[in-house]
Amino acid sequence: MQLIGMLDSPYVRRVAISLKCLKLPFEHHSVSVFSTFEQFQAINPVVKAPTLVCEGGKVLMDSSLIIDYLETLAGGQNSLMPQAAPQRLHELRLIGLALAACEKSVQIVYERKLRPLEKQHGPWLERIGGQLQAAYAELERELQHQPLPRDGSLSQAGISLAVAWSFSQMMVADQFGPEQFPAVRGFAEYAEQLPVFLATPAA
Ligand SMILES: N[C@@H](CCC(=O)N[C@@H](CS)C(=O)NCC(=O)O)C(=O)O
Repeated sequence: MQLIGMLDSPYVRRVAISLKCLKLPFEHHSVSVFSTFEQFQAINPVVKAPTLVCEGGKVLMDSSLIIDYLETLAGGQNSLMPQAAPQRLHELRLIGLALAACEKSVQIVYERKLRPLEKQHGPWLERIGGQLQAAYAELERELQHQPLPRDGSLSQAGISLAVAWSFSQMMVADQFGPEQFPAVRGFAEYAEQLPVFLATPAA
């Protein structure tokens, strides 16, 4: 299997870390959707990162769909998702919030970097900034109520949350005050010190 995409994408990074946690062998190719658009297009005409080229050549995209397939391939071994409905519901809620935080961060980056300054739309930036805040506020509330374990184990929620927070800090840090979201920040800082995160750096 080949994972295509740069690790500075939170979506690519969550897949790379998941592959390692699930102990599935893969090759990683750091191809950029921007600076190497044509090279990416030759692999996946839709140019979406992450892209997974599976054994047999079938091409998958979208991090959550790729992770769904990887969980199936791993056959329940080292699964990053709980099976029991209440725990799974909680996990899925955290993942959904983390992915919304990724999406809103990416939208802010694209608005700022891809659109000429005079064409940037203030009300849109304000809206997505508010949505970003809301996603982390909800995550903070969840973690204050039910902290994620810090015993070396990782779940898909823990991976996605830590990857999202690190990406937001790397790309849109101006959206946050220094004291905001201490539980989210604390967990992300903890996760970033784990060997699998250190071996899969965003930058
Ligand atoms: N929902 C998708 C989002 C993936 C995504 O937006 N990736 C960005 C890179 S961070 C991308 O491919 N951008 C290029 C484009 O959309 O044209 C996922 O979970 O994989």
